[in-house]
Amino acid sequence: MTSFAWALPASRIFSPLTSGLSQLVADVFPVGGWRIYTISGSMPVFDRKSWRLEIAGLVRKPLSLSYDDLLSLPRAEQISTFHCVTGWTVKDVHWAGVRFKHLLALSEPLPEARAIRFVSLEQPYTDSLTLQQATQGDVMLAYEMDAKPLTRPHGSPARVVIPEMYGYKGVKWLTRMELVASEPTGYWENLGYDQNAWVGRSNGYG
Ligand SMILES: Nc1nc2c(c(=O)[nH]1)N[C@H]1C(S)=C(S)[C@@H](COP(=O)(O)O)O[C@H]1N2
Ligand SMILES: [Mo]
Repeated sequence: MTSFAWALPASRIFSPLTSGLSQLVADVFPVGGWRIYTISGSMPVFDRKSWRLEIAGLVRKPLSLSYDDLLSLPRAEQISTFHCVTGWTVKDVHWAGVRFKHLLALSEPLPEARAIRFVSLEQPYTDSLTLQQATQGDVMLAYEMDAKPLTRPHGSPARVVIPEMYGYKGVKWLTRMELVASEPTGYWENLGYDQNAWVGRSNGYG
């Protein structure tokens, strides 16, 4: 925690009515090392009743999972370090969520499926991972951070976590996964960042 954290709880900083100001405050007083990022300047609102995670595209069984469906899947936990490509790092983040192999098993990808396109409720943020990357041991769809349900600034109710890649691969406010034959470029890749965002080995640092 930073010394400012006690004075500026996230719930007050990130009032829905002040997201522009919130971004400013978050940049000046980062909480616990995090910078809160949005591309649109606003944060989607998670509604527990209406939120769905769609799994679509090259699958035998297209799915629409509710939040409760997601929580009922086998739970995985991990502690991993988070790296943003701009240089900040948060050590030892405790994540809980679901491994992609379990989500994929439910939807039964077709043989030609090679990658997953992740779509945020925050448009037009998308990114993708190959199936091979998404099913690595420390990759998950996280719904808890540091033993609490994911907060709105951090992407409630679920975000992609892949510790060995830079943070831009970790789509927040996830609402849709599309199985595709080849990996589409995402929001930051379209602006020149590497598709394979390995920490220390991409975006010119390799
Ligand atoms: N929807 C959405 N997801 C996003 C982003 C974003 O702007 N919008 N920024 C990405 C980047 S570059 C980083 S480093 C992390 C930051 O996570 P945080 O906002 O929880 O600190 O979210 C990633 N996921
Ligand atoms: Mo980032």
